[in-house]
Amino acid sequence: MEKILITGGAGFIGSTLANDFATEYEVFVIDDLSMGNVANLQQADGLTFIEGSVTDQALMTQILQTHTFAYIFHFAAVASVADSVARPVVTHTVNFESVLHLLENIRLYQKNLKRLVFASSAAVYGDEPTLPKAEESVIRPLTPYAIDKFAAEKYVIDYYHLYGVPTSAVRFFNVYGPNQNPSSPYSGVISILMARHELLKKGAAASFTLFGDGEQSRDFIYIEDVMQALKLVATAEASLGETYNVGTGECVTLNDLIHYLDDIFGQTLPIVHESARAGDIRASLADIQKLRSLGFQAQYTVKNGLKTYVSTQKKDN
Ligand code: UD2
Repeated sequence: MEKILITGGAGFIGSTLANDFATEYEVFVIDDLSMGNVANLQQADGLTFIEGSVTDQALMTQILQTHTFAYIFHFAAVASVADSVARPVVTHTVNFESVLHLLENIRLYQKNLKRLVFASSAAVYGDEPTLPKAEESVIRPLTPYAIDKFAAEKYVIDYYHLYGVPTSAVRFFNVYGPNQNPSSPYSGVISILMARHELLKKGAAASFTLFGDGEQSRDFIYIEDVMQALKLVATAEASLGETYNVGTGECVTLNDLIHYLDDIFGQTLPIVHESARAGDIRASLADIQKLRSLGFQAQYTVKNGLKTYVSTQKKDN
């Protein structure tokens, strides 16, 4: 069986991919559990969990010297934009330095690699107002998170051109779905809204803090659509040395999102208003022509995705 390495593989996106791949491949997951959770991973024979950080160079070198991987997905990151504003030095070591070291290890020890897929972010586009964002749109990173993601992405693509390391990068827009950790104030907004609704349903006093006027908009993509995109990008010949937006091409405002969830749950979540977060992007929307050229077709609108997400949670409870 071929081997796959997923860094950040106990996290939301990584664990979903690991579970998907565990029947077909021998999957190795490394995660420091800062946001991830081992419980996200199925107990499968083909799955090996390593607790550790991608910033631990000795550990990373040892893993990459020991195994021959067919695919590597580098998802380990401090995913919060706001956290990077609060802790720029710490987040830089995770979001940027780990990538450069990984690339070097791959160049030296992974001669049979078919593809490295790097998780970049829509945050690289920043606040330049033209929408939708195509891959060639103006890049204006506003936060340490966005600067690190863009710099790392450039290295990833350059390693293909300079050294022939087979790489691709994906710029995730706002991904949501089961197993996204809602417990940090920096967690994805849908995971927070879902958790608050669950509390309210159980009769607890729950509310949601809305930063700004709620008219900020995002291109929210359901996790299953992200899985489709990742598999296409990882395996296509055309995606070598290329970067892809991963979104749906449709956006909603936070206010709309709040209403959709109120409707689905049949209750009104109380809102507490606070001023907008520093570095927050006003509007974000993906042009996904390039991803479509690989055969991608989103299966979920936000409304369908939210409904599916809510029904999955019901099954788990
Ligand atoms: C998401 C990703 C980030 C990056 C970016 C790309 C997460 C956690 N972050 O950042 O990694 O890829 O997209 O553009 O997925 N909000 C509230 N109340 C809350 C939480 C959030 O009002 O309790 C607002 C927040 O101020 C923002 C919007 O909701 O305007 C979305 O916030 P987010 O943290 O889910 O995602 P974003 O777009 O900042």
